[in-house]
Amino acid sequence: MYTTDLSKPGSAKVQPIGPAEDPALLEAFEARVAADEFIEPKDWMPEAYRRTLTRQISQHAHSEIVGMLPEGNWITRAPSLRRKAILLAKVQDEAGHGLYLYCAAETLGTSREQMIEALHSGKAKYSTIFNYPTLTWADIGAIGWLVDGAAIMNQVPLQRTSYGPYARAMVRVCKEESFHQRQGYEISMQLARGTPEQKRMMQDAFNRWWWPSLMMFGPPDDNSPNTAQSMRWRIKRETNDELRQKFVDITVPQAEFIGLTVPDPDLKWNEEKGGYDFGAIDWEEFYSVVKGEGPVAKERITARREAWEKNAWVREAAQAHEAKKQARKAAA
Ligand code: FAQ
Repeated sequence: MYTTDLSKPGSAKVQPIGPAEDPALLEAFEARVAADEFIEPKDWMPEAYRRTLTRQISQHAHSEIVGMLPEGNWITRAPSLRRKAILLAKVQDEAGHGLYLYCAAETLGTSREQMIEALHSGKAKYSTIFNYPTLTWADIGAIGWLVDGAAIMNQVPLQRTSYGPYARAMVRVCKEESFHQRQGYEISMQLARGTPEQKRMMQDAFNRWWWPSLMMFGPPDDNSPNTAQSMRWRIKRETNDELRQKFVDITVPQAEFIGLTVPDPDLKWNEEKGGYDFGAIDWEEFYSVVKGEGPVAKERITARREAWEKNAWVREAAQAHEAKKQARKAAA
């Protein structure tokens, strides 16, 4: 369903970038990117490449960590032991994704403490989607199906991003996200085929998560300041609009299959383009959520800060243990 085929016509030559770098190093770097070689941490890279990767990977890591909150909220209220065990495993997976991603970002020279400080102070972004509340159990179905579905759509091409540690982290992340998407779709299917009340609850969750899921892919290409450069450096392998279109084309038939209505009166199959035309996205809402004005944005950051402060003793204990181990080793 989620193809890993990245061959695309017209994505050929990497263009020259920023002026202030050593031209020979720059040329060699560009040739390696154009040849689809991975760039590794100790390799020379343009400063702007390092900066944009640090930005994207750290924001991605923050999204995984903040993204544990909306679902974590339902672990104690899952409707059965089976659902609880699955949800617990999923939320733990997201923690793991955050950790691989922080490690990948650290290889670019920014410490984890710096990244976390940037999140807690509001300087760093994380995905808009996690600033919406989870009101009913059906939201857990909608998140797995739509949010993880959108995340996979975006992350599959990142398995071939030009920076080696990021690409390798994505391989396992994508496998796990695929399980997350299926468990979400399974919850959604069961509710949509359940009692009239369950079906109503599922449709309501679908209505609330549909548009924010389309926003996850970022602004339209003609309004995306980073896309052109990131495509040239092969950090991004597909643009925001291309991925959004693919997501709509895959998800609409899934909704129809389980009897849900996509909350978009303008949605229409376009034979000529071989995809759906869909209604206008509310970009004002998107930008206000990006600015930190999402419905539960303040609660999310407060929860992260409190978790960081309350659990300081765990970090201190781990560091003390490591120091003792090193001291014993030195004395032996
Ligand atoms: N939310 O020029 P572009 C998940 C910002 S993981 C907030 O297009 P770019 C798993 C963007 O940062 C979900 N901000 O930027 C899970 C930039 O601002 P900046 C996260 C957004 O980087 C599931 C500005 O707008 N996935 O869900 C958003 O080329 C369930 C201009 O935008 C990733 O992070 C947004 N939605 O493209 C976990 C994937 N969109 O930084 C738990 C990796 C844009 O210049 C539970 N990231 N902005 O100040 C990417 O692929 C890219 O960074 C994009 C944005 C596509 C998100």
